[in-house]
Amino acid sequence: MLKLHAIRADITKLKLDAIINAANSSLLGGGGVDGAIHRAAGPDLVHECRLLGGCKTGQAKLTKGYRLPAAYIIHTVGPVWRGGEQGEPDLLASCYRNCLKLAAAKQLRSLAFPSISTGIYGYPIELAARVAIKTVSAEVADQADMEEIIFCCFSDADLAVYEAAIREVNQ
Ligand code: AR6
Repeated sequence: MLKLHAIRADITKLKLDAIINAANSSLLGGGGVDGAIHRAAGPDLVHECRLLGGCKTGQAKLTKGYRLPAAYIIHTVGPVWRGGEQGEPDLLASCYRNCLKLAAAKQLRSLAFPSISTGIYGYPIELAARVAIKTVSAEVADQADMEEIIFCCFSDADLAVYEAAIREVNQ
């Protein structure tokens, strides 16, 4: 069975079938992991993104990876945290599900997710990590082809939160 694991890394360095980008609805780049992915992929990425017509919160769109080691990028738009009563958990779960649907449609076998919404968008990481792990675990149970799913954390503190969430879900 596929095992979910968390690592601490710069997601732009990972050589996988796809990495996920925590984008904004314009899909034209921004700060955080989005900025890092656009810088590393090079200017052809924004050219392809311009053709996509943006992306709604909770949805996902796929592009090529260009200069990245990853073959594809799946761009998703997480919810901005507004206290938790504005549908944030469902929208965040929908990001993970829609990314996995696109990956399955392209027969991708290895993916890395950043910690969507927990930077500039302010989603508390303990809550977001639980949504991420639970949603992905439930969804990949039906995806026999998936080989590797990494939760790519950018700090040791974030990694500890994800490792705890994985232990909690596996219990
Ligand atoms: N590799 C892996 N994780 C990273 C990297 C990296 N190179 N850089 C940052 N992170 P954020 P959001 C982590 O703010 O909260 C952008 O402007 C970061 O430490 O990138 O979904 C978009 O255009 C945090 O844990 O995304 C949107 O406007 C996580 O990635 C907005 O930010 C997500 O933080 C989206 O905000």
